[in-house]
Amino acid sequence: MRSIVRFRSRVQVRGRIATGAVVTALLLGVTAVTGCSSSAASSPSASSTGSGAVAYDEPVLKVTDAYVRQPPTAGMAAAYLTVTNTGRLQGRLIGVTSDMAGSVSMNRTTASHQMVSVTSLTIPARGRLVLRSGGDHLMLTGLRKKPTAGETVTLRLRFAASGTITVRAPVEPMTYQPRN
Ligand SMILES: [Cu+2]
Repeated sequence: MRSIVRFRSRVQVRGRIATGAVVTALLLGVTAVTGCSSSAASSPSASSTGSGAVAYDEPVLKVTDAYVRQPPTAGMAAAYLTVTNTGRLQGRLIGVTSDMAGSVSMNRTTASHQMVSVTSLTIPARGRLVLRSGGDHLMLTGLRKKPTAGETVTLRLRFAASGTITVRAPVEPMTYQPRN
């Protein structure tokens, strides 16, 4: 089951988000993360631009393809999803919570395959933020129990100037390969 939630921002944020400010926030928020593993296979993120969509002067965000990979232990679990922005302004994911986890961190995978926790992830205007195995991802820690294939995990994604999107992410087996 794919979770699809459409969201239209109610807040006008014309040109208020400066790219420089975002970069600074990312750098300040970077902390080392240990004990975090991901598949070695890394493919470049396809960042496509939406076409034919109505353009708004604000981020217009849609979340698709959310899933949690069943972890080997109840220690932590990784979650993946795609955020598509058909608006004219970039969006920013600034926090995630879950019914299943004590905390959810936003992690980036660096070129040297290091995992760093960041305070926000950017969704480019008319672009996508793709969280995938081997790349940027969400890390659930403090799990109430080990997520098992067939179950569903609720993720609440908080966006700057765009409110919150809630998705119900299915738990997929460790061998799961997403279509995209
Ligand atoms: Cu991680």
